[in-house]
Amino acid sequence: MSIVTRGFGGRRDDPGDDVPPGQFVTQDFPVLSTGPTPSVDEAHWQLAVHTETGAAHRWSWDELMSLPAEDVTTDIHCVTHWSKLGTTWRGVSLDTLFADVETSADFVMAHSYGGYTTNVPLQDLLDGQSWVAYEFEGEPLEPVHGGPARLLVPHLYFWKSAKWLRGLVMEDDDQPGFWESNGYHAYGDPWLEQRYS
Ligand SMILES: Nc1nc2c(c(=O)[nH]1)N[C@H]1C(S)=C(S)[C@@H](COP(=O)(O)O)O[C@H]1N2
Ligand SMILES: [Mo]
Repeated sequence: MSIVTRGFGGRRDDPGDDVPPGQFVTQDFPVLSTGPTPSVDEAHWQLAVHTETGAAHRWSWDELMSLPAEDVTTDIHCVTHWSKLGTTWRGVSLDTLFADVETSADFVMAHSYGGYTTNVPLQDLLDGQSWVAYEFEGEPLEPVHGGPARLLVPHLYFWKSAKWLRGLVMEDDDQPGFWESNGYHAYGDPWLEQRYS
């Protein structure tokens, strides 16, 4: 399946509409990490989803690879004002991962290898809005950019796209993650400039 999300395509004739307010377009791919790049080899990689009932769902790398993948073309927007247009990714939709996950929780805390966390409403991860991405521009995702796999939630500021993803924990309340505890907005809609709280 191939997916083109909002902000890319159809609006190229009007560059003013391409990027959210306060953003500039870059051709580079800056690296923004709060700490060193954890080395997570695929043999030891695991993704876990924990629900509020204590149920856990786990995928090894091979299991992730066996799930249907999607090719995604999307713009990404960092709160530090850079946007990158038309980036292409390959990964597994969270709709696929969550197909057998039963939850009545409204929020998810994404956890990374290395300790980073970020909070996202569950509904923002569903309906074709987020992926566990493992390729960028046709190549395996580089470790500095979150390889082997990262969360990709392109309609929110890029700090929500947790690199080195290792777990998704259902939460009844919207607890702040790493940057959200350090002054960033709880939700982070780039079109509304929800940068800081
Ligand atoms: N695990 C982890 N994920 C993270 C971060 C981080 O420091 N650690 N930084 C976030 C921020 S602030 C941004 S802008 C993007 C940067 O992704 P990039 O380095 O691939 O450009 O990753 C997000 N995900
Ligand atoms: Mo960021």
